[in-house]
Amino acid sequence: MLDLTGKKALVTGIANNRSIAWGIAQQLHKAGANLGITYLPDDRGRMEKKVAELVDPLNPSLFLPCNVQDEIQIQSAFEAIRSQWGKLDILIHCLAFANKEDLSGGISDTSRSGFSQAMDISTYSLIQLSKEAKPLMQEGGSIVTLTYLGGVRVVPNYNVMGIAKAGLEASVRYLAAELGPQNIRVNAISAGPIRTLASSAVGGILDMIHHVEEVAPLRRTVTQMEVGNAVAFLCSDLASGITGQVLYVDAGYEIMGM
Ligand code: NAD
Ligand code: 0WE
Repeated sequence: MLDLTGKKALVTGIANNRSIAWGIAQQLHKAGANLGITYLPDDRGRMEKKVAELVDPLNPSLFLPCNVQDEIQIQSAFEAIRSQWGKLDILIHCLAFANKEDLSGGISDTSRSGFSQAMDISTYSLIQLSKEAKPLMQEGGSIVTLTYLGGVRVVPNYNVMGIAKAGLEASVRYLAAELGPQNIRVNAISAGPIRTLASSAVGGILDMIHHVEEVAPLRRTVTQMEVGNAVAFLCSDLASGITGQVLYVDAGYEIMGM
């Protein structure tokens, strides 16, 4: 049975009730996990308040600011996990960012700084968080990140994010090889397009969703909850033999050639 009772799970990437990470947090909670939630702080404290209210029903035992571009915030977050939990079983990496101007036009127009920022936030952060998680996962563990088909195929306008996701999927394989001997499994879920804060800011996302509804074998898109279920599975003992993989939760879209 899918049972995460007694497991300590850190979930990154909740911004609002549409976030994929929110679907994941709810399913991990349902499976019995004890949650730690991180949020991206802003200077007015609005995000902190908003996310705190949202996650309150899930009774998180840790609620921490964590901008992955700020080494000090990462250090204090993991120090809090070490002192209050003494271990970590599950790490959910569910964040990405690229400059809006780099998500349209030609990839050859991508600036060095835009490339670095997308890579730093969307790709390097998995490596960085995994490095901190490693010493806390002495009993083994499960790390799951979120990726998208645009890391493997050309999706118009996904641009620099596609390159970042390709790097993210390669990072999953290298981390899985390194951490496997410690029984830490590292996998990615490749989700189909879902309307969230990040995707809604993208021009043409509704057309893409309609295309998926016509072409995908299931003739629909997927929900945050369906992604959350697959994450819960990957974090459970049911998936004890699975590491280094990219699992598509996309209503079957990825298999289609036409
Ligand atoms: P979202 O906007 O709800 O989540 C993105 C999160 O990234 C936000 O919570 C934001 O606070 C966080 N973030 C951005 N910069 C950060 C930083 N410097 N430090 C810490 N956190 C930061 O959107 P979402 O669609 O739920 O995205 C979550 C993940 O799912 C991303 O990795 C995205 O690439 C992936 N994904 C999304 C879709 C989709 O269609 N929505 C499909 C496949 C994969
Ligand atoms: O990974 C993502 C979202 C990535 C994303 C989106 C934004 C929009 C707002 C990263 N950074 C930003 N920065 C912003 O300023 N997805 C898989 C959703 C998504 O984004 C696309 C897509 C799809 C699908 C961008 C272009 C084309 C398709």
